Amino acid sequence: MSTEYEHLTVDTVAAYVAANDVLTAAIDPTAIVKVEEVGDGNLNLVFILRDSAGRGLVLKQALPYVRLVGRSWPMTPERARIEAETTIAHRRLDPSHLPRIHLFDPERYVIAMEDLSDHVVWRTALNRSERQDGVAEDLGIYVANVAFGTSVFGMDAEGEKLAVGRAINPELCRITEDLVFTEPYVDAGRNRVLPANEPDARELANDAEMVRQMGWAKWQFMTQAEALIHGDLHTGSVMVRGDAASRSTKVIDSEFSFYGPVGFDLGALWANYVIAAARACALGDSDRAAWCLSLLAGTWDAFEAEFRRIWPQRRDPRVFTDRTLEDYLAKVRLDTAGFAAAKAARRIVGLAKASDIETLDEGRREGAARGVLLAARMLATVRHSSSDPVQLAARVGDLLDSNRTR
Ligand code: SR1
Ligand code: MG
Repeated sequence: MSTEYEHLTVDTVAAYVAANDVLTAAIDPTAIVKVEEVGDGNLNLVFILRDSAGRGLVLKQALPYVRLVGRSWPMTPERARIEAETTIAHRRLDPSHLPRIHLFDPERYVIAMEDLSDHVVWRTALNRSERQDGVAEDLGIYVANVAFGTSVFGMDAEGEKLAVGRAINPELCRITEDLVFTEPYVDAGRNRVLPANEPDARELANDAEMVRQMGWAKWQFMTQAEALIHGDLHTGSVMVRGDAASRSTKVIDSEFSFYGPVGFDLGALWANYVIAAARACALGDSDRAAWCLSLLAGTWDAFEAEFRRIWPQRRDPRVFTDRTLEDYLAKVRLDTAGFAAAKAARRIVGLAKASDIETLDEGRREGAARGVLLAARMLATVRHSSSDPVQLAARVGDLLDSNRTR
C-alpha cells in the first residue's frame, strides 16, 4: 500500500474526471460550473462537482493520515476500499438507503459516488431543530437488512467467512477501541471538557461499574463478528431529504466498517439521539427533547420488525429456530444500550466531539455534557434490568432535565 499518491484539489478534480470513462458518463468534465471541497468529517477530502447540465458527482479521497489531527497521525487510505465495498454490499441488501458508487480508484483511494447535494447531514438538520419523522425507522430497517444479509443467517457459511476476512479493518477498529472504549476512562492526553465538567469526567473514569461495562463492551466489539456493520453510524453519517412524504435517508461514510456486533450500529444511533436530546433540553425545548428520545424506540422497533420479517428466509432453520430469533433480538437490544453508553460518553469527554453539544454556549453546555455522561452511566447498568428503549429513554429524559444549567 502506497502513501505517496496525488491528493485531489479543487483545481485538479475536473482533469481527474476527464481521465475516466465511468466518470465522464456521470458528469461532463469540460462543462464543470462548480467544484467545492466540503469535507467536514475527521478523516477525508470530499469534493462536490456540478456540470452545466445540472449533473452532480461526489469524489471522496482518503488521505494517508487523520485530517482532524494532521500528518502526525498516519492512517491507512485502504479505508476507502473498505467504504466502497461495504457501501456496495449494503446497497445490494437495502438499495433505497445507500448512495450509488460509480467507482473506487485503488491507486488514488478515491470513491466516486452519487451526489447527495439535495440532502443534508442529519446532525446539521437536527442542530437546526428540524424534525425528520421516519428517518430513525429507515435506519432501523437498514441495520436489520445488513444484520441479516451479511451474517450467517443470510449467507452460506463459507461465503460469510471469506467476507469476514475481506472486511478486516484493524487500523480503524483500533481508533474505536481507543477513543470509544478506553480513553474516556484512561486519558491518553486527548480528552477535553469544560472546567465545570472536570468533576463529571473524573467521576465517569472512577466509576468502577462503568469501566467494567465498557471493558465488556470493548471485548464484544473486538471479538463478536456478527455482521458487516457500518462501524460509525452517528447522525453525521446519515443524509436526509424532504419531509415524511418525500423522505430520503442515505447512510454514508462506512470506512469504519468490519464484521462486528450489530448492537454497535444501533447503539451509535441511540447515543446520538441522546446527544440531540441533550441539546434540545439545554435550549429549553422539552417537546423536542422528547421527540429526540422517541427515536430510540423508532429505530429499535423498525429494526426488530424488519428482522422478524426477513427471518423466515434464514439459511439454516434446523437449529436457527424461532427461539434463536428471540434470543438474538434480546442480545442485540442489551448490546445496543451498552454500546450507546460507550458512544455517548466518548463524544463528551474524548477526541472528536459532537457539534450538538459543542456549539452550545458554555453555560448550557455544562449541564448538557453532565446529563449525557450521567445518562451513559445509567444506560450501561440499568439495561441489565430492562433494555426497553421507551423505559430507558424516559430515564435519560429525567437525567437531562434535572441536570440542565441556565
Ligand atoms: C480520529 S477519527 C475520530 C472519529 O471520527 C470518526 O467519525 C469516528 O467516530 C472516529 O472515532
Ligand atoms: Mg465519518
